[in-house]
Amino acid sequence: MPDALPTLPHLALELDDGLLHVTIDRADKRNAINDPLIESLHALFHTPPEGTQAVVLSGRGEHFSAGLDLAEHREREPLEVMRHSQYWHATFQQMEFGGLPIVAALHGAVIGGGLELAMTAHVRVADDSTFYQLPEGRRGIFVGGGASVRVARVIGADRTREMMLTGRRYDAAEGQRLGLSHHLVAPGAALEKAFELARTVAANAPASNYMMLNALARIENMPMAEGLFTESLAAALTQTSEHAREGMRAFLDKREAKFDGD
Ligand code: 1HE
Repeated sequence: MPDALPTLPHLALELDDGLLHVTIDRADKRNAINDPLIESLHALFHTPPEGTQAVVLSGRGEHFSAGLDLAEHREREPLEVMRHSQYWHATFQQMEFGGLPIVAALHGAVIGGGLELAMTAHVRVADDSTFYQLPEGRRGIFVGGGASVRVARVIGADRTREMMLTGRRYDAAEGQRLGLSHHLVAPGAALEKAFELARTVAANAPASNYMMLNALARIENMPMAEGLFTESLAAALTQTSEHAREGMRAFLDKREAKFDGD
């Protein structure tokens, strides 16, 4: 009997056949990310429910997320803001590197901290209603949830700066062209596509997924020789596992691989 799913503010959770569906559940505030919501994500991804093989992340209502909860803004000392931003970073680091593949289904507004949240996902599916924006300049603030790194890694520092300076909105087609989404589907179809992709990812060997999530983004920041060395280490760890034997045997036997016991 699997453990009951935790009850966490502003998140709706469903676990079915290894896929954990995490819905940001604050539609009345356009899924704006307040402290209880980021704390919920922190708790969830530090201790994911047993049996989770992949996550589908989506937002309730008309929008994925309107970003930082601006109503929560209050006077903070510089060190308080540092800690607040670093708490977001710790949460999103755990999401990106925790070892659980995340597939995001995006629609409507993916703004500010909502875009930072979306960029923790390893696979991003957007529908045609999606738009992306970093309006921090108009709000008198700066990004604090990792956009300088995770958005810039995808679209480049130059485009990120222009996006922030002018507050421009990229629509779904532009976002797809730039790599903010990997798949673009008809309005309302993102969740179904995200589940389909999550099922595919979850069927991989867990150690292979873990290495893809943990090695590639780090190797990108390494000099070539260190990157290649790290790739060899990752290969050595995965290719000597029972799952590797099963994966290769299944191919030669002309059947689907089955990775039990992970
Ligand atoms: C909010 C927020 C929010 C909506 N914080 N309450 N993010 C932004 O600058 C985006 C601000 N939001 C918007 O531009 C729009 O709300 C949307 C385009 C997303 C949606 O528009 P719409 O017409 O569907 O909704 P609305 O009427 O604007 O908002 C509905 C309610 O949600 C309303 O509250 P109500 O009590 O009057 O009903 C809004 O106040 C509330 N709401 N967005 C708080 N963001 C780690 S650093 C990251 C820095 C950032 O993320 S900066 C970007 C902040």
